[in-house]
Amino acid sequence: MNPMQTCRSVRVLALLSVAALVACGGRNAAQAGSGGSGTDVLALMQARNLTEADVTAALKTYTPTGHLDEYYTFASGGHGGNLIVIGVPSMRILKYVGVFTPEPWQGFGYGDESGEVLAQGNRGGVELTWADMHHPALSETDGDYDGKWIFVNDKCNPRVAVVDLSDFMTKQIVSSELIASEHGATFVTPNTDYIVETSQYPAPLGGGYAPIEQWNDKYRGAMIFWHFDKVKGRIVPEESWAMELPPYVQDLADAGKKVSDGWVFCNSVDTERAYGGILEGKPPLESGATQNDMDYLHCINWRKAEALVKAGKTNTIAGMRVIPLQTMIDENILAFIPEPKSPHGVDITPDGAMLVVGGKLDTHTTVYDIPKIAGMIAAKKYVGKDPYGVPILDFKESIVGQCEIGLGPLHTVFDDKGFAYTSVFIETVVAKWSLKDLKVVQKIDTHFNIGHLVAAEGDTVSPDGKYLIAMNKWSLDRFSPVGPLLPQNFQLIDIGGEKMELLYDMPLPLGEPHYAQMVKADKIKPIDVYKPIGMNPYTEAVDVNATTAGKERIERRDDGVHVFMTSVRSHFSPDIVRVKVGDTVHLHVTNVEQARDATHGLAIGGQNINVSLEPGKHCNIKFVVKKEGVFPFYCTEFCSALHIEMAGYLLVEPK
Ligand code: CUK
Ligand code: CUA
Repeated sequence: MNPMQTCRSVRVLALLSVAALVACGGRNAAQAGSGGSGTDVLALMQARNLTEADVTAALKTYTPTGHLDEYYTFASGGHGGNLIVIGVPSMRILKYVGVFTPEPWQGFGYGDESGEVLAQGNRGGVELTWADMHHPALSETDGDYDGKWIFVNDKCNPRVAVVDLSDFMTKQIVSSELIASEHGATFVTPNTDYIVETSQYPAPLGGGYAPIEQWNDKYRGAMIFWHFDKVKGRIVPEESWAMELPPYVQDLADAGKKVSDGWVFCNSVDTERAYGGILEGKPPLESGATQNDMDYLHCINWRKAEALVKAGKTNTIAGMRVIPLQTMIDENILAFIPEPKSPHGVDITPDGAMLVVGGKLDTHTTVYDIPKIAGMIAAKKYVGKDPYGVPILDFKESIVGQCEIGLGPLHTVFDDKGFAYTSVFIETVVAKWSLKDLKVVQKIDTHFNIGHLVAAEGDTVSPDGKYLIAMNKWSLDRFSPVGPLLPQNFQLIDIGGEKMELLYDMPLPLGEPHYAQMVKADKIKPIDVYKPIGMNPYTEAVDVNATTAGKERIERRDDGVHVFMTSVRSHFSPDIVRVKVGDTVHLHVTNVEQARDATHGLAIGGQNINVSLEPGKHCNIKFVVKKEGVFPFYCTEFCSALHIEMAGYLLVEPK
């Protein structure tokens, strides 16, 4: 077989390898116009101005119809207050899960019980309809994703939500008035006993006012341990607790695993305790907060803290049991270690033995030795105290070393081969470095200003390697211009080989996602339909008001008009509902379908009612009719040929 024939057969074999094509060089190019199926690729490459690397990337990401993705990525929706579900490697968006923000397609927040879930997130009597979502965390068993729930936070109005991955619905929102903002959330302990939420900007604990000049005495930080009940799938606020922290600006946190199980680590910035005051003759917060060369890494023994809570050594603030700072010190639960100026990410290695801190104004990542730290804390080998009496460990004694990484390291994730990947913001690269010798092996440009990065199972005890997504803040020229507000740019990077390779740019136009979780697809096992018919997703049981075909009815009761309705292709029954002005209408709707994807939607004009009725689902809608009129209702999902005919009337008669 001559080289030319070899070349041709490679092409004919479904273009197995573009590398092989290109290796054949000019001969292929010369044949490009000469006909034959194999030559089309080269012609296409030329016509679209694609390089060999481009085509390789396409082959690694293109997912033909009917093929499923290998991973799910759950990205925070940033300002959108929702969770974005993305398939990897295709980077196809699969779903937006409404969490803190009403979401019309899912009918989330438009009349049924979902409104009660959203209302759980209101604070201080204020209705909140957005959030600044930063850090999703998948539930874990033994430090590995178990694919059952995902927890998300709101930085602006400190809240934590539980999203159930059996139906990808938000089931609970909790919030404590103990703190006024947060950031180090959500991070789970290795068996999802607790979901950690740490305050960011100090304020008086439990709310209320104190002059900002009394910052040092009256303002505080806190870390909340929300207890999660894995049988019920809900956070139990009564079994949750917190600890008081000094008024430093606590930043990100991470829970220990394996050898460091039982510990949680948290960064802080502004150990100077500056609070701004530009018009009052003080330096702006950002310059006041960057005077010290070092800030404090908080090392917290949460297991010991949990025992103290059980022993009742707490105060109650805003309904939350709180371990006082002095008790934390007396019981040797909290210790500090200096960390490079204005740190950001704090990420524990898969074996649980090391901790990587990125200093935003530093050129290193700093690697701490956790077993050594735990030993020094147990032996009280302290070298000083902060102004509140918190003991401090020696920096040099606590670290393994530092990696010369470039300007502005933020976050670090890991692979299965002993490498760490750090986002370097100012240099706008991903740096791959070895945990063995703390040496950089490769940098890859990102476009542009990378924030977090996420790797396949990259913060579990057993990362997969394979894929990494750079979550970039700026996209500049990467996409067709859409006015001054540009999308974010998610860049998929292949980390399976020796060298990182950029595969795909994906615009994200719905808020600024911060962190994400990437999990093997076979760990996620959602239901196809709600079963048995009449399931209420919020109680996870057949609803007492569920209706079956033939049992539809309208009943006038003391508390209003109850309509027991079914939906099926292509009608609602009843389809005429007669009420009077001032009536409270209770619509109990069961979608009696069991065919996959046979979803109906029920929208009622003039009432702001819009629900999604997936097969088998039951929902209870409640509203008051305020004025007389004729209000058509109809199905909002193109469910069948007679979908337009799937309609009815709400007739509101005068009193
Ligand atoms: S933070 Cu956004 S880039 Cu909230 Cu995790 Cu670092
Ligand atoms: Cu049901 Cu359209």
